[in-house]
Amino acid sequence: MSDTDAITIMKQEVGRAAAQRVQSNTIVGLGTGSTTAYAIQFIGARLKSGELQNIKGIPTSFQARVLAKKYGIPLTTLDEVDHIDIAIDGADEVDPQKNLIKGGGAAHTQEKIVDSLAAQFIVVVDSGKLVDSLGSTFLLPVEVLPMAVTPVMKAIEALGGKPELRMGVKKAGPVVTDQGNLVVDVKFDRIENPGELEKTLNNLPGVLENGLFVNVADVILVGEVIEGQPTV
Ligand code: ABF
Repeated sequence: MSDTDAITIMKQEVGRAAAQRVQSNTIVGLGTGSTTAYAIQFIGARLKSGELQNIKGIPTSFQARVLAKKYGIPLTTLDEVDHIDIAIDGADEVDPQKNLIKGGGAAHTQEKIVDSLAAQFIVVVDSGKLVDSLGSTFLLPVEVLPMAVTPVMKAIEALGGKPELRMGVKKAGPVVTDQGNLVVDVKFDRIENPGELEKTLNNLPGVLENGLFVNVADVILVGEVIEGQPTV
């Protein structure tokens, strides 16, 4: 089995494990990213087989919406429900306190809304996402209103960060979020207090949301490839 095949199977198994935790007659937050895509697929398969009934999904991105429709998961909105039973979503980094960096997919604003509302937030990652401290392997995404990008980047530099505007494919132009905003990715040498930094960044005028998810995750499902074999 090639490494790529093993990683794909591992992601599938992590997604399947999360999908197995979904119960009938529940509201499910549907996250974004390649690992969560498998969870969405397996939730759809369980609905199709009749093993699951009466599920309504709340997507966290255009990608999640498209996948939910592809796999036959009925969708609803936060205007139609008064709770979310479970949310399944990916992450870019997970620290030992289950704090996360998310936003590699530029979807962290809607993700944080849905994931934070869920009674149980399940994170699906591969073992490469586990870090001792946030920011050590992944830049911190910050969603910014276009008209405020310059002052926000200056304010982030004053905080000790090194911000860069996220450019799209072939650097033809900046990435634009589902909300029509831009994403600034920030290198911090060390994030000592993620909770404080999350608040400080979101207090900057022009910042919509950042990718620090502090005290939000309940369960971390980790997949890894051991001696070529995918495990969860
Ligand atoms: C999304 O999933 C993003 O917040 C995060 O960047 C991404 C991780 O995707 P993958 O599972 O493909 O590594 O929720």
